[in-house]
Amino acid sequence: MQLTHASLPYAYDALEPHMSRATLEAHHGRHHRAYVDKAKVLAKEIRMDDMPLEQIIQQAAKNAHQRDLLNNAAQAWNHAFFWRCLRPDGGGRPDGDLAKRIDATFGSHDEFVDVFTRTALGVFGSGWTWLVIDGPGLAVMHTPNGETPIMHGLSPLLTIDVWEHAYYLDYQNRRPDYVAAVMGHLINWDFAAQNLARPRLAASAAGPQIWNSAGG
Ligand code: MN3
Repeated sequence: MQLTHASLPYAYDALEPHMSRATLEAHHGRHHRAYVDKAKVLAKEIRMDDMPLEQIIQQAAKNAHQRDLLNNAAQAWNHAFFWRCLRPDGGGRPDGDLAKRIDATFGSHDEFVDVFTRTALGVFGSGWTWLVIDGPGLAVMHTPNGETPIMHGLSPLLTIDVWEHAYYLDYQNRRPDYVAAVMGHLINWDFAAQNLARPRLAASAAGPQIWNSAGG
């Protein structure tokens, strides 16, 4: 992925009534754009702006002086990924290999949704909840603020943005209603299945704590 502010893969009003045009105009048009613009300025200063975005993130993660670049580049990546995790008439259930892995890891699709939802509701302040590949199985994890699984070499399948800017215009402080709407009506299981079929990132030694069906 390049460090650019790509258009949404659907119209700004395509996710209504679950996610409004006003939310997407602010979230994609302003918040996401600001992360990309800031990351570009910072990457250009150290001549990293031509690198693939994943490489910028992994390089910046190794350098304590590049924290500002890391935060903005990671948020640029997280948002570009998040838009593709949504679609009009989404929700439902995956099938094939992804469904098998979800059943093997969490027991059932419903138990996965329960773990994913509880993790998303348990994020204190701003952050993201992810479904990632974990060895032969899968795991649900949380990252705070702008942190991204790819800086730890983990390969995500799906995410939900649980920063307040993702839902405040539509749901005010009702994060449970927002998470339920995304899981029930917007989540794009085809995109998750494509991610499962992609080559994996090289795993790094120091990953974040991962939550799985055993709780946490
Ligand atoms: Mn956001």
